[in-house]
Amino acid sequence: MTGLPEAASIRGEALACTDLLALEEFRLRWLGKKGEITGLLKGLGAVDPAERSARGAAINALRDIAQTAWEARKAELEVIAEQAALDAGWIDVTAPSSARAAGRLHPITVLLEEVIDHFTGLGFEVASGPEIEDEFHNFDALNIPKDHPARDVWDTFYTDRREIPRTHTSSVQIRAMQTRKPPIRVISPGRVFRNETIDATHHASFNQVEGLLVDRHVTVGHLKHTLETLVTRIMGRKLETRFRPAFYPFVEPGLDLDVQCVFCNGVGCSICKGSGYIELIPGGLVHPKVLASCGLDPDEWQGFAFGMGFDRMVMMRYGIDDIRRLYDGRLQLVRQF
Ligand code: FA5
Repeated sequence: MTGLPEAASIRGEALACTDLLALEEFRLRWLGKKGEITGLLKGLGAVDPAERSARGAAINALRDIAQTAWEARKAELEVIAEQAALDAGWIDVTAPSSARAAGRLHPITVLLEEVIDHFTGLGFEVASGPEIEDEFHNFDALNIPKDHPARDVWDTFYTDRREIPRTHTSSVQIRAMQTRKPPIRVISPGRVFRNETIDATHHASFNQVEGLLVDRHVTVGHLKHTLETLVTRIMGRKLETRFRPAFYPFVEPGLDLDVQCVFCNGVGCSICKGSGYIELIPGGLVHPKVLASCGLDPDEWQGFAFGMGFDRMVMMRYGIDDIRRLYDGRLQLVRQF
């Protein structure tokens, strides 16, 4: 793209640094608050709107490249410096040891702990259910009868005994309503399984966090407030949101919550497919038939439920652009929004 530095020359510049001092200059030049990339981002406002989103995405990609190149070269130079000290034949036993990569919690674990903390603070409890489900809990009780085409949507795996590696955590809604008396407030995080082709945003085994609240006089307003508060907590700032009508047989009305794309700040980029929004959390008001299938009188009780695709939430929070990176053991966090 015109006027932007070449990725190769940024990488080359990092590699050309022969000591940590030079590397710090590289960091300040490219990644510092007054650095080149911040300058380019600031200049986006003056760019022709038709070109702005592509240019913004290209600059963000350069920032990731500079960050990755800096981290990789830093690790190399630290090893070189340590080796040089050893080769020189002396060790300063009073010197602080160089940082070792000791490993850290996986981003899914980190964010899950935050989400659990958020909801327990609101009086929700954490519920769990089996990963291998029966058809009743995964489908029938959720108002998805045997011959209903909606079953196809969930790309179900079946075992030889016709058990189901659950396709969503909505099965835990049913278990929660069967075993508790209202008012009920639960979230249920867990792994789900779908017979899907794996790509940058789809996996065959991924995580969802289901939420369920059953009480008297529950409205869409309660759901909206709950989800917006959650997004603000997770992303650390208030983002634009919007609700769109959606169909899920176990809720009526059904909704999808879209959140302003954090990759381009709503301008439009390849990740949000130009819309400025990312589809993040489906939900709705629990369908009266679902309440009834769990023995609750729909005239007395209402509820809301949502089922967030947790991996995609983690990707958005940490700027990870490919779901496979969450599972392939080569995870490197790019940036935290
Ligand atoms: C469901 O699974 C519903 N049970 C959610 C729900 C709960 C709706 C309660 C209403 C009330 P859906 O199939 O859209 O809906 O999946 C929910 C989320 O999981 C999606 O928005 C998406 O973020 C994520 N998701 C779906 N398929 C995949 C996949 N293959 N890989 C990664 N994430 C996925």
